[in-house]
Amino acid sequence: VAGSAIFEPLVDFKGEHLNVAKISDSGKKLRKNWTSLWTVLTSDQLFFYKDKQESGLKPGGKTDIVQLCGAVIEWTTEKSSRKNVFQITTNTGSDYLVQTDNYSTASKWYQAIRKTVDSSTKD
Ligand code: I3P
Repeated sequence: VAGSAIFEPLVDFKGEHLNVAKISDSGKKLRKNWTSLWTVLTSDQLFFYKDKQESGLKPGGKTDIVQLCGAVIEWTTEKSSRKNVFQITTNTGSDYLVQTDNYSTASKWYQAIRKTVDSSTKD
């Protein structure tokens, strides 16, 4: 794991399937490909696991770890035809679209990630 942060999921954000499309990597545009990923939020990182079985104390090879320090999160209606889509842009220029059909679930994750972005960026 990059960095030395303790992997400690936030209460109520220990894991849920969300639809995720990474649309750019370090500023390079990627072809949009929505995937259902097992999503876990800690106090400064967002983990996208291929599936629930891969989640645990030590994130493995296929896990995408999103550093939330310095990131930007916003709802978007322009980047997808889907509903309840928000975009996370990292400070290294990677972009993720995150979506789920249930508005309250999408909103719950949006609020928690935004709070995490704000608090980890202040440090
Ligand atoms: C894309 C696929 C995506 C869609 C995207 C399409 O086609 O249908 O689901 O995004 O729209 O280009 P393909 O599988 O051939 O790559 P949404 O579901 O988010 O609308 P886009 O090009 O308008 O982003």
